Amino acid sequence: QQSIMKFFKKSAREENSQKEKEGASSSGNGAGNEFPTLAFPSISTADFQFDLDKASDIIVESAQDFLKRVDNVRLALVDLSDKSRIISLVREKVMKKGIDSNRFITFVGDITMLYSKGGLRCTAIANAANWRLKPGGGGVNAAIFKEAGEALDIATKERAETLNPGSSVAVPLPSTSPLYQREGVTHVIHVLGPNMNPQRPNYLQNDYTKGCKILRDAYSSLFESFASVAC
Ligand code: AR6
Repeated sequence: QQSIMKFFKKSAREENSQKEKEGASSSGNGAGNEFPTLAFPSISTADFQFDLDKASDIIVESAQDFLKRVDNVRLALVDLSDKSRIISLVREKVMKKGIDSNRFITFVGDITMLYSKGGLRCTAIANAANWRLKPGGGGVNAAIFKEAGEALDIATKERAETLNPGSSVAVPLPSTSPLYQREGVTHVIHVLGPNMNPQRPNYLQNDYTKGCKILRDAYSSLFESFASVAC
């Protein structure tokens, strides 16, 4: 618990120094921190066991394509630990490609407490969901449904019964939800990635041709859903 708090503090410091940089920069637009932000976890790379190197390529390429097309929004890849391998891989690749750091950031913290513990304001957060859109299970799905309260389950059921791999659904959070009140999050966007875990339904049997296509579709659907609620 203590070490998680340390990460939050570090992340908050990074965010503050980012704010300072934006304020000081004459060439930047200085508005980066006010862009509507989507915080998203790395889809499919934990319980669904998708290869991290391939996933990091897909995250960076999908984000770059999206940011070229849509102005005045920011994407934030989030993970729980500063030892996160997916965060390091993505950071490296983002730097190599020269993606604007006002528009794509990586952030260490719990996606359900980004503002209250990390000072990062996000309009929407993404959930690595299951096909039944059921609360619980593990990972980020369990955390988001728990923090958002029953309101999210009800609002989700009004929008969709199930989700196909590679697709997403944006759910407006009722203003009674703690995620809305405490964190300022207005939408949860459920997204279903490819499953490479033999213990879960619809296992792709190591077929990365299919898997990569589904993961690309998942990110482009997620980012489009975000644009549709943020722009
Ligand atoms: N905050 C930020 N990142 C998190 C959090 C959190 N609270 N919890 C986990 N992560 P996973 P998947 C990161 O397993 O691989 C569920 O049970 C985690 O470190 O949640 O797409 C669903 O119901 C990893 O980087 O999602 C599905 O059945 C990332 O979130 C299945 O697991 C995704 O990990 C989906 O598996």
